[in-house]
Amino acid sequence: MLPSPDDTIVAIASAPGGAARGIVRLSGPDVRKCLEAVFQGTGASELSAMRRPTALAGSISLGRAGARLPCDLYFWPDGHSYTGQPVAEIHTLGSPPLLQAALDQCLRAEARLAEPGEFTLRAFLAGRLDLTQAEAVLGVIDAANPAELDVALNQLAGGVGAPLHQLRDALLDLAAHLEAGFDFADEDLSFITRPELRRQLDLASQCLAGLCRQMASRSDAADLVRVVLIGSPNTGKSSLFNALSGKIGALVSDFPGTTRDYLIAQLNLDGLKCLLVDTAGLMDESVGLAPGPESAAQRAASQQTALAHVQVLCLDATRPLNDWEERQLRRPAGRRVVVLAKIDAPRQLAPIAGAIPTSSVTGEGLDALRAELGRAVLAALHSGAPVVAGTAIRCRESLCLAAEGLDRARQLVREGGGDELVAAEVRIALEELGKTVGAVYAEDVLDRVFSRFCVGK
Ligand SMILES: Nc1nc2c(ncn2[C@@H]2O[C@H](COP(=O)(O)OP(=O)(O)O)[C@@H](O)[C@H]2O)c(=O)[nH]1
Ligand SMILES: [Mg+2]
Repeated sequence: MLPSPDDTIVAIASAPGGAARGIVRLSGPDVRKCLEAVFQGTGASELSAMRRPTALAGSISLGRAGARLPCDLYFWPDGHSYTGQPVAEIHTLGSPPLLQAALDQCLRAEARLAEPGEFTLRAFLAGRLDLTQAEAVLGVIDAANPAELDVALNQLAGGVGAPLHQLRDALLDLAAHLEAGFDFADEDLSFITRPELRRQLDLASQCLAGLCRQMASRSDAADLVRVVLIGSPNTGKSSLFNALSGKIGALVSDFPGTTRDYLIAQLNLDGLKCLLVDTAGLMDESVGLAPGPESAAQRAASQQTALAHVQVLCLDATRPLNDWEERQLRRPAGRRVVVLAKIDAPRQLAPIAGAIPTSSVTGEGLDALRAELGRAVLAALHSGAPVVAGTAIRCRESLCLAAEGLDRARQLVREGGGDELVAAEVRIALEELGKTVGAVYAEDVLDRVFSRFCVGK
């Protein structure tokens, strides 16, 4: 059961721990009553007289005889607020025990403790935010780096919601046109011509395909950026994998072709998480290994290379380049980092512009490589579609079902099916699109979305 929006709720809205400022937030019909019980303004202004959003200096009682905490009060009495209800924020010293005491005072008045995400849930229920925007609020809170923050802010501004709403509006019009004709079926009256119906369905279908692609690409990125070590065998990839991941997972040996499968480790590049993948190495004919288990390892290596968001091309500084490596270097760089490995050993290879010299033995160049990988991973994240991961995962299925509905509608139109059948398919697409923005929702979906929030948001 969703919590009732008619209760007045309160929570500490600032981050846990000590800080210069702390915030206690209230929302609900009895905010004014609650404030009258706990807040005293320094000036003469009466809370009861306030009709418009107001900031007031004053103090809040702490329960103990006479103890009062100075604070600033921000009061939205008229519902022109985040939640669409009367809202107040008490800004004061960010000391956890003081904030707790202020919270307790409000609880003693008319308020109850807010549940996780309940302020944002109210904003959603009041129509202030759609579901993609509510998820964007969580994306902003959880953003671990500037790229994620950009994605979340864009979505909060309607980045993905707007096209979904537009598509829904267009399909609602279409359904209305089709359904208007039902009452006049005897007279064979139609409110939309078949060519126009076909045109509009094609347009909607194209738009939906674009949105599906966006969600799909973003959910790949949500599965962490994959950084894949590629290169000829024996160039030092597994040693680099071990040195970067701090693991002794990959077998290192003098014999080319030791790594048969692929290995994965999670890397943390200054807070930026990614997956590092070690492969068998892409073999050149010039290396001349007999076919056999190598070919399975080779298939795994090509597969991983294809899945890579970032490639790390590993070159051996102790020998000249082979043909395959020459060819690789001539190819457009894309999202590729070039490493000159084994730089501690006698060198046979001239410096290569942009390549990072490293040694897995002495550790030389590993920090520079980590920094470069961080930049490449961030760039890979930036290239994701403007959707936060939670939204992409939640909406993928609905968008697919909507697309299938539209496909069936188009098929019906091609085959000369009746308006009733076409309208039924358009309605299915509408229902699914409604789920993505939250115009149609089930409580368990809202529960899942909002329970991931912290209390106070
Ligand atoms: N001197 C030196 N030898 C290295 C370095 N990295 C790897 N090697 C050696 O090069 C050989 C191949 O290394 P490995 O990591 O298995 O290469 P892979 O086949 O590309 O995975 C092994 O004998 C390693 O000891 C390095 O930084 N310096
Ligand atoms: Mg290896």
